[in-house]
Amino acid sequence: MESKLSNNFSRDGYLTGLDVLTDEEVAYFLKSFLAYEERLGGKVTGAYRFKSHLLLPWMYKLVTHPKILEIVKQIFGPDILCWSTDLFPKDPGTGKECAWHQDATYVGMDPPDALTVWVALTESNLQNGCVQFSKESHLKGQMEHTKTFADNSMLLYGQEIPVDVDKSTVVHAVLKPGQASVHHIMTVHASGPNKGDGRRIGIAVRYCGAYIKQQQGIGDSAMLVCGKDHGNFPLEPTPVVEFGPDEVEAHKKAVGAVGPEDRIKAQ
Ligand SMILES: O=C(O)CCC(=O)C(=O)O
Repeated sequence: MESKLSNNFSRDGYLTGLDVLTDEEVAYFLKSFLAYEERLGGKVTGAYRFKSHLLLPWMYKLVTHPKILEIVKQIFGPDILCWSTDLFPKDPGTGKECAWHQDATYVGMDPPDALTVWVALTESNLQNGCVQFSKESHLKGQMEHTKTFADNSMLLYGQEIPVDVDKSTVVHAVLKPGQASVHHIMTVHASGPNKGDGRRIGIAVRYCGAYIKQQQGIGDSAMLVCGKDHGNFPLEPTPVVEFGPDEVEAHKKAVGAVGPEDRIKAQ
């Protein structure tokens, strides 16, 4: 799929500053996110941070947003699966952060034609711990990671690449509400703690070409969001009713496929 956008993505391993949501849409998604937290009785943590597009019709709206899918289609073609969503609210003063890592680690996608669209619902900047990428790092292959299970990590296993990243390659994805960045599943990226006054809220939507396969034994399911299925993943149902019994069951099953214990530990 030749386009300027896909060429830049293939070259650098990321894109940033893409306008995807209108102000009205930002207000809608932010309100919906806050209502979800209220329903959960506080901040969203554990398994509820993951794959909530199976539980919540508004999250399904986000993962099938035409502007977002247009970007993903330019990169992977017409047949697209969404294999995860991660909610990333980062509160000031908590010290929560993400060490340098590659999303491909422990995921086993083959070929690694998968990416994340990270959608900002608030400002995301240097002060409040925006996502940062190491340019061209997606071309360097899978790197060794250490599982630290650090309390202040927002990642499932507190995983990190235990070597310094070359500072001259680092690009900060400073985003306005409604903008998105995109990163390849092999791109080395991180984010620092929120040293600002307000929450930084972003939603990471993980997509892959429907033609890719996952290594045996990992067993993720995925949702068809565009084009046709290639039969490589068990397909997840789309949500109709927020927290309906079928939706709750589908969510439980889907997050369980990668280990409910691990999901619950991940804050
Ligand atoms: O939201 C963040 O701070 C980190 C996001 C991230 O690591 C990811 O989307 O893979």
